[in-house]
Amino acid sequence: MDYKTIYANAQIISKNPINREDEKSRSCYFYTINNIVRLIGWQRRKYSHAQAEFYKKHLLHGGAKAPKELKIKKRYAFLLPFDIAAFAAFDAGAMKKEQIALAADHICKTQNLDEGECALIQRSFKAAAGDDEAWNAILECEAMAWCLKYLRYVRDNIYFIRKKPYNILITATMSAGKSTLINSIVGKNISLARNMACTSKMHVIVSKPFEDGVSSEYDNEIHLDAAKDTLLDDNEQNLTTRITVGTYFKGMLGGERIVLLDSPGVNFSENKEHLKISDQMIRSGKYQMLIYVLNSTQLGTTDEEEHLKFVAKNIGRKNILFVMNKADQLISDDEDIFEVIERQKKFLISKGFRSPVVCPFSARAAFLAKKSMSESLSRTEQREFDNYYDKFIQTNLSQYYEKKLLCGEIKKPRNEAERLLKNSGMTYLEKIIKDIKNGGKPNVTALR
Ligand SMILES: Nc1nc2c(ncn2[C@@H]2O[C@H](COP(=O)(O)OP(=O)(O)OP(=O)(O)O)[C@@H](O)[C@H]2O)c(=O)[nH]1
Ligand SMILES: [Mg+2]
Repeated sequence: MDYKTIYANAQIISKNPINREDEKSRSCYFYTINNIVRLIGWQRRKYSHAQAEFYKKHLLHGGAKAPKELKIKKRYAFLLPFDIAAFAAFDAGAMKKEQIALAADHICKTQNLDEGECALIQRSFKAAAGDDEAWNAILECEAMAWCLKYLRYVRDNIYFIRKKPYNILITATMSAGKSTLINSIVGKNISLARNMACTSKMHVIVSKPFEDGVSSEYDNEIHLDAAKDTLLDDNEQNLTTRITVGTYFKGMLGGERIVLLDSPGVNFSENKEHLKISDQMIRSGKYQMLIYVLNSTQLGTTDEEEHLKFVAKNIGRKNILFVMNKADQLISDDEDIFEVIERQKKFLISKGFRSPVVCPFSARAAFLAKKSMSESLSRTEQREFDNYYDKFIQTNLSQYYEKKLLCGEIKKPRNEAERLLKNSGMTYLEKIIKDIKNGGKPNVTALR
């Protein structure tokens, strides 16, 4: 199982009914899993070790020693296979038959299960390894009816990580707003956005199937519940060129199996290392869509021209979207934003893109709009929000998306946040990405 698949795993423990039990029960449940994981020798794996830390923190809030006697209510014994498999990231290839047999045997003996119950444990292990028939049987099984909601989450997770990811490479010259764009798509602050050239690594952001309340990160160390500082800080001990983050994407792309690849901003004179990493990624072809972020405040620079030429030469027949970020900066009394877009389109055509799709957008406005939907904004953020709101009421991008890009209409916004998401281009951008990912809109392909 590759790293992109591992981090697509949502934490199923957050949905486990054991959370409703008292601390002693949760403690017994945790140490029962821990003992079995050790018995089958999985504790040596880096991921299992991180998972043990995560479970401990989640179930015991970090404290509580192992109880003398590990007694769990019988019905929880049937959930153990799923949590044990979660320690192997549901990687069927890594869950060796002998280890599973040993684990199942241990559960049956320690919990005094009868023959039928033991068969159910074995079936649960099979389901945890992704067996369709086992899933059908378990979801029909009366003895498991009490935890059906939880089982559906587990199954969704397993089926989700099996899907082929849709990789979207994001490229731009420096400071165009790639990181802000990623934060706006994800609806969380996971990628460092600032004014100076900063991102020097490839950030790989892997979507999870459902919201589990945590973002995981692999940056030399594994953090399955990475704090904001950890997410935004680059670990100097990471000698590779990659940082991986797993998180649920809030918004219209939620539940889609997507991997966003944030490449370092390209600047030809200053940082050759950035250029090398980005060029390699573009040439590798390991993506299905490329999002090229244009900085509306610096259109047509020499760096831009060079980079566009490089992309045009190497993109082949892949889908490409041009996101004209910081469109808010184009809203003024003496310039018509739609004329600027047309000029930009012609410029792109002159660089070799036959029918470029240009999406005017404001990543910062979209990020604030999404953030305001799940948490309160600081006073400064609220002022920013209001500013963007007014600007995008004045110049509404909907017409452009609906008439020019033929995006189709979208749902009427129900509140200010939804209105800003729509007017800043976010809702349309998400829709376009989703449509292309799911096989629609072939006219978006450049260079045909
Ligand atoms: N006005 C305006 N500013 C924005 C917008 N989006 C991003 N910015 C700002 O532009 C600056 C650069 O944004 P980043 O997201 O860090 O850009 P980046 O492309 O990831 O930069 P590097 O990775 O360093 O190349 C930050 O100060 C952002 O706040 C926008 O829609 N409008
Ligand atoms: Mg960046």
